[in-house]
Amino acid sequence: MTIPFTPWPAAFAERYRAKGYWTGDPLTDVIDRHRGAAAETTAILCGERRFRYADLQCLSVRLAAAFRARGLRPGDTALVRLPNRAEFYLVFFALLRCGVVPVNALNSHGVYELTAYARQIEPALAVLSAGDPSLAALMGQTVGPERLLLLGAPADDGIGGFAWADGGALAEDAPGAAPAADPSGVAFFQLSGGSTGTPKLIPRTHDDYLYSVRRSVEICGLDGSCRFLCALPAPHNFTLSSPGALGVFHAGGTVVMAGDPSPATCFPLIARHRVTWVALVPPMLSVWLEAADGAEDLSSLEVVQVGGAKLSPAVAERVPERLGCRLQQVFGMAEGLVNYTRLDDDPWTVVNTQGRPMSPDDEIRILDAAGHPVPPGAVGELWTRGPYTFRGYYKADAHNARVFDAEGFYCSGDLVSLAPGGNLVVCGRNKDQINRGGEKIDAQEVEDLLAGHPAVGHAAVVAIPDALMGERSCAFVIAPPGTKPSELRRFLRGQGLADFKLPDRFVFVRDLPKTAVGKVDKQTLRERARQDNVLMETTAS
Ligand code: OOB
Repeated sequence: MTIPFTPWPAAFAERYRAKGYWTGDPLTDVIDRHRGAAAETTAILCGERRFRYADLQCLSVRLAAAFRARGLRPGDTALVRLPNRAEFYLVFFALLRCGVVPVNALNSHGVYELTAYARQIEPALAVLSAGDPSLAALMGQTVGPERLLLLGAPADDGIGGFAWADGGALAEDAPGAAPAADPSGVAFFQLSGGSTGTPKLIPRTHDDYLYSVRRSVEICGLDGSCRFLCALPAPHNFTLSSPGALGVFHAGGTVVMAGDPSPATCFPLIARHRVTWVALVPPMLSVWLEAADGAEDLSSLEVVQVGGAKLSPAVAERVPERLGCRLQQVFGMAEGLVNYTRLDDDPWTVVNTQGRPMSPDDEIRILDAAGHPVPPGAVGELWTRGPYTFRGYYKADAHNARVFDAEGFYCSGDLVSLAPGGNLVVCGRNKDQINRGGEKIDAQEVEDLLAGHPAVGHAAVVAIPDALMGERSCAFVIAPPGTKPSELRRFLRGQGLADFKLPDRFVFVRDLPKTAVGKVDKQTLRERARQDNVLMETTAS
């Protein structure tokens, strides 16, 4: 069995192979390529534990055998949610080895998101930590205890921390050798930020993803001396592959796991392990800039990458002086395209632009509303296709028809302009989404859930500007007098929605402004929210 996905047309696939982008190697190659003495070097530092490349290889092979012994087969899917621990990579590589295709959910996700993913992939396996708050809800709904692997406290032998929920042993006696993965097939699903009400899944193939990793390593000039701090959630495309942990593995460097991105957690790790690289979202960079007062030794830092949301030039400018290292801006998306400022770009470009595509075969078009190219320097919508940009969301034909054009260009929904020199500047967004410090909130998803509350007549969620987070969310709600924001938040939480998606502010209204065609006029609401920004939220009156 294989996972269905929208393939690249044959002529493109041929070209990407001929140019050496798609090599036909499985994604596990990023660890398996380290042989002999190279396999003895440290791949991961996690708390007091050290994993060499040899350990990563051997433990993921053993875990894959345990999966196969439980009857898991190529083309099966898995729902995975693990904290920032070495075991995340052990499970990831183990699943890749047996052709089981995972969705790696984020720790910030709630039962709502997890069940939405499960509904789409119908997982044959779930891997969660023993203390996962969604455990009870997921157990009955998704998989039985015989297909639920739980991660407990770290164990010395690496995989001893795992146990099947039915109490069965982690047997590794699968018959025969693991079948080789098809590198042109789906390796795993990335998660889309979404703007249509249902969380969408992005099939990523071994070929396309491995290329994005290798090319990122080249652009960032990583080698075995790199010590990368994994501070943002490990499954996110930024921390996984831009160049992220997979890039560091490919280069033979070391990934240092951080439980969270706060200075209190990260600064001591940087000092202790002489960390050289880190990837951050803009609000966390601001917190780091404030906290860097010389008390901790951050002198090993060479590059701080910032992406996920727009970085303000004023904040960008402070990086070299406050953190004593260089800045790299990264404008990427789980769907594919990743733009980097180059390490040798001039200071103005690094501070003011969001980089340029990493591949010579990334094709981008900046189009106006009528679909015509805008003049150089003007703002338009970003469309793209290329050797690591997907060709369709999983099982979402109607949506795919809207966001892809006839030539296979994907509309990212970002408004960008081209700066002199060819770098992109992100100027805004044309998608119904709030970017809350890098965490994406699908407005319609929250509106649909709010509409399920008996008191809510109608709800519209928009972004409000915020000095630290860039944006926060504001819900305009038609509801009877006396309705309280706390009641609506409790209701959303009760649906299992991720905490970061709970509206930061509620504004109760009698009516919502409409456009000429009768849709809610979000532009007007955004302006209103901006003007009212100083007002506190109130109970409906
Ligand atoms: C990254 O991936 P996603 O899938 O969480 O979000 C993608 C969206 C982009 O379409 C854009 O709207 C926004 O996030 N974004 C940025 C940005 N980086 C991402 N907006 C402004 N400036 C930036 N530097 O966020 C992601 C994936 C790989 C690498 C880095 C970020």
